[in-house]
Amino acid sequence: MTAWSPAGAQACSHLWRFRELFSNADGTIQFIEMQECCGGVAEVQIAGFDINSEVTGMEFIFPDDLTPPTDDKYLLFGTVGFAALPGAPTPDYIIPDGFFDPNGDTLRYAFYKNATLPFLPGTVPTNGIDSVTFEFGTLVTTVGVNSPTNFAGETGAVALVCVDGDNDGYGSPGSAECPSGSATDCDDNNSNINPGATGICGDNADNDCNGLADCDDPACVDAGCIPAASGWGLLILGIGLLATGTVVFSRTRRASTP
Ligand SMILES: [Ca+2]
Ligand SMILES: [Ca+2]
Ligand SMILES: [Ca+2]
Repeated sequence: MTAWSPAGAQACSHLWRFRELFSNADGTIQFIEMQECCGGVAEVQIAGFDINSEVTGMEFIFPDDLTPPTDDKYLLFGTVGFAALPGAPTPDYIIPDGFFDPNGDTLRYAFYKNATLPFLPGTVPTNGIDSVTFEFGTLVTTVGVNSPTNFAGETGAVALVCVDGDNDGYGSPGSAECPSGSATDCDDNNSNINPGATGICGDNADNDCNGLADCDDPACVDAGCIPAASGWGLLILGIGLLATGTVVFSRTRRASTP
């Protein structure tokens, strides 16, 4: 067990709750997200505890305690298939395929009654993009685009369908289902911007979705790019030179005047 124990905080483990569930129809792509519910900074003592499914009988036992602080943090469990998807944050733990039954199940965390999560058939969407999120305590559900987050705070979204808002062949989130590949479309409202596009220099846009715009993009530097900021600088310099020239010219005229 972890020896860490801050003054005034007692190391525990009972404040973790099931937060978000995602599954495809056959359960080969699943994630389970848990979250510390209530501001507990030392919810670390989980080694030897488990999460388990009442319907499938599957169980995952935590191998180690956590490193504090834990307040509001997440734990992410995912199948191998989930972990391999573009846009998936790295799961903290790998779980077997079909860990829970998306058609209704009860998930349990250790022996903590308040951490038990029962859900009925139809609660977990299996459309390849949406997940279900449970409110702490009430277990009121919200369905929306999945947003798995791991303990380190890395978050993302996965898609088992191609969500392509601008029909340029690339999805957001990226998906292997998309006709042009699994890379993420960084602007899914503009069909001229996608990972397959060519970088354009001087338009202040990341046209090819590599995270770099204009002269920050090596493609533009190679093309002899002049930064937009430098363009302004040249303009200001030109005005300055012009003004200086005018002054010199004016003084010269005055000096030569009898
Ligand atoms: Ca798109
Ligand atoms: Ca696009
Ligand atoms: Ca770019």
